Amino acid sequence: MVGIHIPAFLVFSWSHSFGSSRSMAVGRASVGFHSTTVGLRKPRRPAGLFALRAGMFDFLRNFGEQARQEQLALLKAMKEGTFMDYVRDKAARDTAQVRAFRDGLSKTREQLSREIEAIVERNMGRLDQVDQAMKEIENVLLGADLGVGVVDRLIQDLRRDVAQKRLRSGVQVRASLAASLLSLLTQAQTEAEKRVQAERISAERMSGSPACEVLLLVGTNGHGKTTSAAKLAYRLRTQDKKKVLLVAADTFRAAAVEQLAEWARRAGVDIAVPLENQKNAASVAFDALKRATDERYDVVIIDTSGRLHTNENLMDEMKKLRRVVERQVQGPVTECLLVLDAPSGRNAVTAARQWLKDVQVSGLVLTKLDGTARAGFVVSVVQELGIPVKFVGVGETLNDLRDFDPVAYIDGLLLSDATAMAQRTAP
Ligand SMILES: Nc1nc2c(ncn2[C@@H]2O[C@H](COP(=O)(O)OP(=O)(O)O)[C@@H](O)[C@H]2O)c(=O)[nH]1
Ligand SMILES: [Mg+2]
Repeated sequence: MVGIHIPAFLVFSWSHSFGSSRSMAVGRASVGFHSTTVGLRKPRRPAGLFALRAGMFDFLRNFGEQARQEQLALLKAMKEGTFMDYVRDKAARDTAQVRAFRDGLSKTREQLSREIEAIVERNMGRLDQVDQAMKEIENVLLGADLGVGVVDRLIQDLRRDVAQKRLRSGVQVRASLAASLLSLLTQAQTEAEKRVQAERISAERMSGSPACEVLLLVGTNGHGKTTSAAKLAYRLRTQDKKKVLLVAADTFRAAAVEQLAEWARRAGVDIAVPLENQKNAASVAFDALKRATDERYDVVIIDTSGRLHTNENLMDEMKKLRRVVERQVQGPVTECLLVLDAPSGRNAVTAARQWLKDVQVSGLVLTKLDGTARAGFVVSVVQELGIPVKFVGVGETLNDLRDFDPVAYIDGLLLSDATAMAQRTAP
């Protein structure tokens, strides 16, 4: 019974949302490290190194084009009223990606859908109860850490949909929320991408293109920098066939080097460690970069020590490390990724704001989305910080770092039981 109603509603609701936002990049986030900057690069290095660089980060660079294609396919599906076919097709194409988000976000989704279904059951059937229902849904969304601004907007859209489309079921309500949220997210993500890319282009104009791709991971202790560094290294080695050097620039914690060494072993990549008594992170990075250029590594991933943005000395050390790296590679770092963990939710946003004052960040890695029922903060984090989410951590193994995919994220957060059901009932 419900299976028949959901697809019809979804087609209407999602197309309504997308009809007015043609410029949004839907589908995979356009992470592409170099999608707009490649053309600007002037070969200054030996041809061999550039030949290696030509295929660099294909799995990321292609996303700009992939996102465009995905958007066209989605808009076509909207026009033709075949949205559920599109979702089914995307799920079939991206099985691993969609499943990772569905599994990783199950805690948040289960809580959200259980509570929304109960509220709708109690209130929605009677028009005089709508205000009460909206208040309760608002609280549920705030509980999943979506943030006040985002929730206000969602409730406004939901009120409109309830009145215009006479929503009656919990799934219909979730689909309305999903459509509004996807619209907000893709808009924020696209704007953030553009801003960061413009910054990169101007940095390369000033200093030239770097001799080596460098990824710098920064953030507070325990949020998942080391694990994410290893997951990235593993992906670059296995999927993109890159020669990767992990750098243990966390010189504060004694166990940090061993922890990264163990990850490097599992990921099957090389590691550069501090010399005995080498406590200066910048000099560790200096030595590692020298080795990387001498031995022609494609990518260097620098794991730094956790620090609070309030510690001035440590922030100065971070700035120095970056200066040393950029001087050494004669160009900007490819990415400076700020790692935030989802369980910190809105607190992470406050801390991140301080980080951004001191360090130029090009992307966010949001970890532990699997371990929390508060994974809703992703949208407000992008909106408020103006930094795109590039990767999300959805588990503790090497395979659990995913490219951020707005459609899969929203599906995993609010809907996937409904879309999975529609997939099953499709011919
Ligand atoms: N469930 C889950 N755990 C994670 C994720 N990322 C990191 N962790 C765990 O978080 C803890 C701290 O991670 P670590 O990389 O050492 O953080 P660092 O101090 O920022 O380097 C470790 O126990 C990791 O296994 C994730 O995406 N999901
Ligand atoms: Mg660490």
